[in-house]
Amino acid sequence: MNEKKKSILSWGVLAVVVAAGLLVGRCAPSGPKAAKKGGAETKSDVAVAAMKTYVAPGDLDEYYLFSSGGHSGQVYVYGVPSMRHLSTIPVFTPYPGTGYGFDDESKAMLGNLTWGDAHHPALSETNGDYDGRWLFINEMNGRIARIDLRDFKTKQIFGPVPNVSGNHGSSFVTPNTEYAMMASRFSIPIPKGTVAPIEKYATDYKGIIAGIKIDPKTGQMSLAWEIMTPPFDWDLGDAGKKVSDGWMFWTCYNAERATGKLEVTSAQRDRDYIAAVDWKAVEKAVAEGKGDLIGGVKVIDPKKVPGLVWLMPCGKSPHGVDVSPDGKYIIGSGKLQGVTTAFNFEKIKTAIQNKDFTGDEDGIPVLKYESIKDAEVPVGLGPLHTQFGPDGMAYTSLFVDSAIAKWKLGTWEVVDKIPMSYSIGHLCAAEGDTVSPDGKYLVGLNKLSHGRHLSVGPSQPESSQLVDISEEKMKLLYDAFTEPEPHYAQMIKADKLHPIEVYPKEENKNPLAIWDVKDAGVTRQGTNVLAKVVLVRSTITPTAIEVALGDTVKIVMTNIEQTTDELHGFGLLDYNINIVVDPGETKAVTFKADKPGVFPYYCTNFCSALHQEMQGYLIVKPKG
Ligand code: K7E
Ligand code: CUA
Repeated sequence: MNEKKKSILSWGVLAVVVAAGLLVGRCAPSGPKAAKKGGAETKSDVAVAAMKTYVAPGDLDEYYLFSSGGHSGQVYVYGVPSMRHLSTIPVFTPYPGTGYGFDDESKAMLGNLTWGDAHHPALSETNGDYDGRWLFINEMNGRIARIDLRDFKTKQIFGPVPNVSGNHGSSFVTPNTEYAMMASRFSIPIPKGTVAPIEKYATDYKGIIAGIKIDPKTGQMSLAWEIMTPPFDWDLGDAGKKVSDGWMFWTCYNAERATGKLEVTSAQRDRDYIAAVDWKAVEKAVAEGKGDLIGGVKVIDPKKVPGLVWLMPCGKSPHGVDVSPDGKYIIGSGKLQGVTTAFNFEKIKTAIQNKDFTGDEDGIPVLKYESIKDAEVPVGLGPLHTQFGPDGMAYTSLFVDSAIAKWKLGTWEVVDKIPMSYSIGHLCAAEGDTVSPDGKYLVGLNKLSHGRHLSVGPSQPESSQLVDISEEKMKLLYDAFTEPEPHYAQMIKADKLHPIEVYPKEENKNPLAIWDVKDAGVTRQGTNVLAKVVLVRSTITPTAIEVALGDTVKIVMTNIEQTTDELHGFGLLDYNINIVVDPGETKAVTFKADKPGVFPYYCTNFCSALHQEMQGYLIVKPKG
């Protein structure tokens, strides 16, 4: 160990001791207050929790947590166990902090939409384990994005996919990242643009489930297939793994096919459904040319092509459906129930073989509940979502009870329960969606703030609570307050990721990139002006760009630095342009010079002692 690290460590240890001392001694009042709301129970528990989450200066977190940003459209990256916010990855929304949504490329990727409602991040997998290559995330406007974990940048936004309205049941990936899946929350008459009266909802409106194929080398997404379904509201999903590999499961609410006030009209029946889809059979059907062209894409109608989809009755208004690490059990529950159901995959297959059906929905057979369930586990009220630990342990979030139940697969015994301080929605265990969960940590993603933080007015922060699951009893460790809105998150071991910090010069294949200030300058072809710009400490070259009113101006900037954290910005006043260029990167922005005058541009990203001096002028000369 080198001296620097050693001294950092000893300082860290000292700081922990001091922090723990402070907590036990002077700050004693915070102990009882926390205990009331389901925190650590004694002063020494508080000290232990503090030590477990304390990551000393210079030390690193053990896990990355990728949390959805909901209608902020972004992905937020936290370190676990410190719960420190490390970075924001802009995905569906412009983000001036990294210049995202301002340069030509990212603007084109966003298309005409400047918002997205991002719900479920999904890490790429190899043999059912997170492999650290990509992160996918869905968005309600029928899209899925791919983030490359080599540089933590959004590389593709795929969609809006035809016929899919409200892409909520997404972006769950299969065990070898063959697919990111999609399912519509809202049903509409298809193709999009068709109109049918709301009275005909039950027959003329359709749901869609879709398989988005992922190129195994590049991660590039493309539409592989769509299946038409009754107008249920598809909600959440999970891919089968190990013994159930090749299958996909989705929950739905509104099996009633109701309209209007759904909180009443869609809660008439006792059961909704989980769809079980044999996606390998779907691939085969598509290869055989099955399906009809709707909205420009092939859509399979299960009435015409049987043997692909089945419906499993489930407690009404279910949310999560979760496949156990060994793939044997499919866990799903009604949000208003006091139990969660463990379905047995072997029994599902047997019931399909024996045609053990109780009816059908538009040609999709409904399996007999009693034949496919293994157990109803009395977890508590409002089971929402289940995650897994090693040793066959399952953790179910209870929205109504505001708690997490820990129970055992196979014996179905509830072994522990911990109150959460807010109404818990989803939860996320370390590597909890894989075939080999780590245990250790679990993060409860809470809804509805109940104080416990400095007030910041009516827009309350979201909260995520870190829970220790390394021992028999779960323990609350830490309250973290986050950006809106963490619907779901995934947690991956930090040592699986190896992000680059500069783009190597030799990888920059942009034909307009330049690496020497001598090559910088402005050229013109008719009314098209091309400015090649070099960004390097502490000058933007050229320092003046002259164009004429009405010109189409393309500014291509290369940051020729090869040093970590030497980013440069290019903010152009009055033209709504704000680009940030990473070391070794080239970015372009194209705009019409539609205002005459002199417009300063400057480096927006602090880069050196003379950062302030890094500036220039765009001169737009009036005509004549
Ligand atoms: Cu529960 Cu969109 Cu998964 Cu919100 S979702 S909470
Ligand atoms: Cu370059 Cu600041």
